[in-house]
Amino acid sequence: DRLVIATHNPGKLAEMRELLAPYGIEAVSAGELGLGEPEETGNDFRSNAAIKAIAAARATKLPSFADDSGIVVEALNGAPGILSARWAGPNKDFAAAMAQIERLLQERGATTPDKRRAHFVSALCVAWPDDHREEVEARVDGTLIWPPRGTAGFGYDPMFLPDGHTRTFGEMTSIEKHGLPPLGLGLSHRARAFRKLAEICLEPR
Ligand code: ITT
Repeated sequence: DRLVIATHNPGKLAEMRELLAPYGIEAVSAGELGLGEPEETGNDFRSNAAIKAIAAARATKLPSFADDSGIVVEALNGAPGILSARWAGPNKDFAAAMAQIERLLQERGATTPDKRRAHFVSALCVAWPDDHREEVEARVDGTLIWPPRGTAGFGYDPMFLPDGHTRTFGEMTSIEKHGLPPLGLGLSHRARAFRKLAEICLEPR
């Protein structure tokens, strides 16, 4: 079985490969195939995931797997949300993007944890060349801390403290971020969405 992982984000790619590993699927990324990046014109995570998966499936004639994700900050009316990647600018400066969120939270007087609620969302889409699609979405809730902690993961991980944990995603290994065995796949937005997808259309080998 061959699958295209329709992402150009190395942090996501590493996580998606780990999630797919138990399924014996040979996965190649859109970046490795030299595919272009379609414009993400959707108004929500789900439609942007579909745009990316459909574009890759049409270009390669292979089933294609895309994630659209981001961090939703309650005190900022949901920003950056679907614009999470874009807030880091062309240089992908997530230290600056996190500092920007912190600045806006301070301006709104959001200093206590209850005013610093946020969640990550992951929408996953698998599109087949015949236009069949499967779509799932999941979230993980937590609070935003300052200063950021940890160097693992990617994007906004160092600022995000998931509920019920004492370490940020930036301080966790990717295995912990997915959710530790034996339960597994129970913590991050991406792992939770992947578990739903696996129930629909994947068989372990
Ligand atoms: P592709 O579209 O090529 O997959 P992208 O980075 O542009 O890559 P998105 O538009 O979905 O993808 O943007 C998601 C952004 O949200 C991503 O750049 C991160 O900054 C943030 N994000 C998503 N999941 C995250 C996670 O698990 N940890 C930290 N930040 C995350």
